[in-house]
Amino acid sequence: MIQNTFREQRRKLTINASTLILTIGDITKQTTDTIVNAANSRLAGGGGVDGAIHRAGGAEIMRECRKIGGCPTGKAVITTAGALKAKYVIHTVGPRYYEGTGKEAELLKSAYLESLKLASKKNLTSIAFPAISTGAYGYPLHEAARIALQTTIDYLKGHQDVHLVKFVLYDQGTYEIFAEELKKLQ
Ligand code: AR6
Repeated sequence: MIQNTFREQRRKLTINASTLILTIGDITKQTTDTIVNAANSRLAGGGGVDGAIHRAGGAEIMRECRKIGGCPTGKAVITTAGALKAKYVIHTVGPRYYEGTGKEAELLKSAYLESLKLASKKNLTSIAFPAISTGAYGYPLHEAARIALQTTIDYLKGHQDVHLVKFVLYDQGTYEIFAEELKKLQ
């Protein structure tokens, strides 16, 4: 059963026993079991959400990233969350849209799916995502939002173990686009 609640700055969709929420905010402040980082394949840190997570979480996260060594595009790895309120950080790597390989949609879908599967595998019941690939990697927002939401909805239809998926969007414009795409998918 899918149910729908509209509030001003927070949209919510119920899928079986799970909830998908769109909200505006800073992912480093989230209290979900895990937050997701939009990383690069060297796990080397950088700007955007990646920079914010390493700054707020402290050096422990980078130490674990160095041990892991890297993560191919479309895959996901997990580390501690250091000083953050979340327990873990799942680092996933979205595609660079401007490279134009034709595999962008598949790789973006895979980045979300591999992150969700990793959360399930580690028995984590709540997860917060940023809008992967839509900053430095240049993925068009509407298309990225549709892929993010469709992949999550399909996953939650088949997996009861993840109870909460939050999309933490950094600005009003991104939030509105996710809200529009969510409406279209219902
Ligand atoms: N909380 C939530 N969302 C945020 C935050 C935050 N604190 N900060 C930025 N965003 P980007 P990408 C949004 O560039 O496109 C890095 O250098 C931002 O507004 O962080 O996947 C990595 O090291 C945008 O909507 O990630 C990689 O090299 C979204 O997060 C590369 O950038 C994603 O923007 C990855 O690029």
